[in-house]
Parts: sequence; structure tokens; C-alpha cells
Amino acid sequence: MCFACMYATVGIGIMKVSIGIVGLPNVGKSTLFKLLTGRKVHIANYPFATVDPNVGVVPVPDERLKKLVDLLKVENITPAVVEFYDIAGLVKGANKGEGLGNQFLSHIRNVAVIVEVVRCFRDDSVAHIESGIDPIRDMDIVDLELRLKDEESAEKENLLSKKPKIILLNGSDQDVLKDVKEHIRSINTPFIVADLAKVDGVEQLIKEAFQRLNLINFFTINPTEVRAWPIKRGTKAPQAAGVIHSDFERSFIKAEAIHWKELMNAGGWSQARKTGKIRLEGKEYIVEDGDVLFIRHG
Ligand SMILES: Nc1nc2c(ncn2[C@@H]2O[C@H](COP(=O)(O)OP(=O)(O)OP(=O)(O)O)[C@@H](O)[C@H]2O)c(=O)[nH]1
Ligand SMILES: [Mg+2]
Repeated sequence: MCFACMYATVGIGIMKVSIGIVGLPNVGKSTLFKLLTGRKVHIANYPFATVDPNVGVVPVPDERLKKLVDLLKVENITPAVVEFYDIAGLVKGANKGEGLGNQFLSHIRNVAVIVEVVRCFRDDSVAHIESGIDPIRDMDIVDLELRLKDEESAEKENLLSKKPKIILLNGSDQDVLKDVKEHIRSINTPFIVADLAKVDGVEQLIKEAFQRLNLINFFTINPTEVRAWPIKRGTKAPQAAGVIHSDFERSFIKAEAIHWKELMNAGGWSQARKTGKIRLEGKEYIVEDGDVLFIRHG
């Protein structure tokens, strides 16, 4: 079953979190995209199989949603979502237009976070654009291309090489050698090992991306659904309300709030209210990960 199909409903989150899948040609980017989205995309054993970026919306896994749905006996879950872009492969000289160069780089400019797929798997039947398996060399190529492009960019706000990044080492545990892990640790970049041929580790990737962007979820509940809303950590209640509906920020009065765990312990919203567990929070309240909110607005 594709990961996206685990949820009954996939809402369109107001806060759009976009993730670009980046890397050399033929390293498994489209394979990852297909695993994440369940969409049929062109996967081929030759470089530049992908030209225009594929786009797919993927729910952010959050085990708390299922628990809340069971407690509250409502029908639907609307998870937070992220948008994945499967971008064309990058080669040496991309910054000067080699390969699908500039097109590729402009697509990266539009995403919030980069997932860099690095080939570690050994398979002679899959061609490598460079000679032989050398993950550190491959990471250096990508890094250099992004930095060279940045140097000629007038806009210093959107620098490609400064975007939050997660490295996905595509291969089995045996394929991923110690020196590769040590290298990535030394450049302070989060990484995961995922054997895309065996469909491992993909869920972890989305959670990691969420954390890398410093995002948390708060929840809303109504008689038919439990919904997750992604916000930046440190967001105050009125701005969080504004994610639900832009009017709610302006007309915010108070937020009724309870941490999801406390709601579980209480046995439901009305029980929590009876026992005085629902807090009334004002405009300065900083929403916490896992808060369940009901916004009072004028
Ligand atoms: N053995 C093995 N093959 C893989 C793995 N991941 C991807 N492949 C194969 O590698 C080839 C390239 O995969 P794609 O997902 O199309 O690669 P890509 O990075 O999207 O390539 P471009 O779009 O050309 O840049 C395909 O034949 C895949 O089946 C893996 O983990 N192990
Ligand atoms: Mg591809």
C-alpha cells in the first residue's frame, strides 16, 4: 500500500511545505518520489529520465491523529501535508547550464527544504553518471554546483546552498560505509539510510523534513474530523488561528487549549471541560506541539 493511501482524507494545508528531491542523475530520486506519493512516474535506468518536475502531496505521519480519532469516534483524519518535487538530475557544470542545468536550479529555488538522494547501492546494471560508487564525491558535486550558482545570484536571501537539507543515502546498511556517515556528521547535516529498492525508511524522511523546518502540529477537532495543522515552533495563538482561517487571526479572542495527551486521559472534550482541564489562553500564548485548540473569535 502506498504511504499516501493510509489516510482517508488528505486536506490541502494552508501552510505549504515543499520539499525538493535533488541529486545526480540515476540515483533513485523518482523511485523515492513514487514510494512517497504512490504515483506512477517515469523510472528508468538512464540519466535525465525526469525532465519536468513531478509534484505530489504526501501526508505527514502523526500517530497522535489515529489515537484522537479512536477516542473521539469521528470519521475523518486530515493530516498535515507536504509537497514533494521530483527534480531532474544535476551534473557537474549544472550552474553553467550543463545537463538540465538552469532549469534544475530554478526548481530548487522554489522549495523550502532539499532531500538529497545519494547513491550508495551497488548494482552494475544501473549506470552511474560518474565512474564508480563514491557518495562523498557525489555530495561534493551537488554542493559545489549549488554554491557556484549562489555566487552569481544577486538575491542573497534565497541561497540554494543554505537551504535546510536532509541527505538520503540510498542503499542497504552494508552499502553505506562508515566514512560516508562520518563525513555527513562532520558537515552537520541530518541523514537517513533508506534502501529504496526495499522500500525502507521513507516515513522517517518526512518526519525528519518536518523537524528540519522546525514545524510542529496542533490539532482541531469537530464532530466529523480531527485535523492537524503545521506551524513553526514558537507561533503564538492568534497566528496559529490564522492558519485555520485568515479571519481568525484578526478576530482572535481566546484559544481553548488542551494538550492531546491530557485530552486522552480525560476521555474526551466535554469530560475535560467538566474537570477544568481546558485552559483559556490569550494572544501571547505560544502553541505547543500536540495542543488541541478551539479558537474563540469575534
Ligand atoms: N539496485 C537498486 N536500484 C535502484 C535503487 N534505487 C533506484 N534504483 C534504480 O536506479 C534507476 C534510476 O532510478 P530513478 O529513480 O529513475 O533515478 P533518478 O534519480 O530519478 O534519475 P533521473 O531522473 O534520470 O535523474 C532505476 O533503474 C531504478 O530502478 C536501489 O536502491 N537499488
Ligand atoms: Mg527521475
